[in-house]
Amino acid sequence: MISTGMYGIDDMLGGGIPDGSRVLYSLDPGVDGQLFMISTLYEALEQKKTCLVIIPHTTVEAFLHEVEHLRGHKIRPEEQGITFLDSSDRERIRRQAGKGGQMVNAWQEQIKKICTEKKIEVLFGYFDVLYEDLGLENGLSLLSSACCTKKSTVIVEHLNLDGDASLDLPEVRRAFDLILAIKASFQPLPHFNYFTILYTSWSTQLRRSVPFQVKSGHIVPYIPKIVVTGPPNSGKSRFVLNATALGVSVDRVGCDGPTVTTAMDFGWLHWQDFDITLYGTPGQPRFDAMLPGVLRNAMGAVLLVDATDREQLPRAKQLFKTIAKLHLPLIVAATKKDIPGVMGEDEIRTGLGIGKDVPVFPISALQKNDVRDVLECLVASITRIIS
Ligand SMILES: Nc1nc2c(ncn2[C@@H]2O[C@H](COP(=O)(O)OP(=O)(O)O)[C@@H](O)[C@H]2O)c(=O)[nH]1
Ligand SMILES: [Mg+2]
Repeated sequence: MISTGMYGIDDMLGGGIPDGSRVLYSLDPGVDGQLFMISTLYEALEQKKTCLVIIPHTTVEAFLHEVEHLRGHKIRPEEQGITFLDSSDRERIRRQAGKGGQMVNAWQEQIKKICTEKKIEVLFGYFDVLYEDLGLENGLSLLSSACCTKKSTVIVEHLNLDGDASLDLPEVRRAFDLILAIKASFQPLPHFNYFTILYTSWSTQLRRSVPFQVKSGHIVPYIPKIVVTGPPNSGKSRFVLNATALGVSVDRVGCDGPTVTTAMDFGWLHWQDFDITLYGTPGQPRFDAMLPGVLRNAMGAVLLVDATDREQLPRAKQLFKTIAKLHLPLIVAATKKDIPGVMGEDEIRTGLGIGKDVPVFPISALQKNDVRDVLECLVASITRIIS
């Protein structure tokens, strides 16, 4: 087993990358994801594995410089059992072999030779230039199978310019044991990066997506937070409980018990590839001091308003203003639509002072389907990709 070198990701993979696996780190354009490959490289070197690093797009010097810049920490190739094939090797191979099949063979021989002589345990390959030079099939087979012994682990990075569908191609699936897609998502604010474990050959776990941050040269995954707020009695506890019950895999169910309304409601669900934590805030104004802390790092918010209770509107408006200041994706859910005589959407909009840009969902917080519609809309607005 080799470690990815990234906090949390080994756990998601069931302990790490099994020896002899072939791994693809697929980066979307514009995503801050070079540290995936580099973290795994540092970890392999740390574990004193012999490594071959194929960087046909750059020179060793430039690569080491870039890596040090990203990670904040040097690699010393002479001390660390690391061999490179870089842009000068690519030039040599191109000169000697010319185009087409001969070039594939020349690469293959070169890699094989190094793998045998140096007993390479982990091969790191940057794919894009090889793809350009050799084509998809040849490039893939070069990096994923042909060259080293069955026991060597192969880690490939590429910049995915062809979109998600290219990762579903049978030849791509066949070539790898783990495909990790690294993406960026945009809502005007906040921008966030996330990775999706698309496929592993060794486990049938749910495909899952996890946002990450880059902190001091390391990838740090984090669980997105959705805050559910609203005045007392607006249905927050019900909403969180029903949302959590919707999750495919439920770890923890609301820990505030059946009646307590002052404690936080807390739910966890697996939803559309994301692991989401729901935080239901206490609604009373005396807890307002908590709210900025709860909203920090939140990915979105749901504001609940009891549609049977006009007197709640000023308080709900206050909460709305607090959230609006943070530019978080926000949805208003007007609860208790199942009770006769509820306020209409216009009255709620006017009472809260909100425009058409904020969706208002009339719901019953007792109905899982209604709760699901709200979450669906919120997750869609959080993860909308600008195309
Ligand atoms: N009929 C109906 N009752 C609701 C709805 N939402 C909440 N309730 C009830 O309203 C009361 C307050 O809900 P609760 O979730 O505890 O509100 P919280 O104080 O915001 O956490 C409870 O008795 C719920 O069963 C709804 O949409 N329809
Ligand atoms: Mg409550």
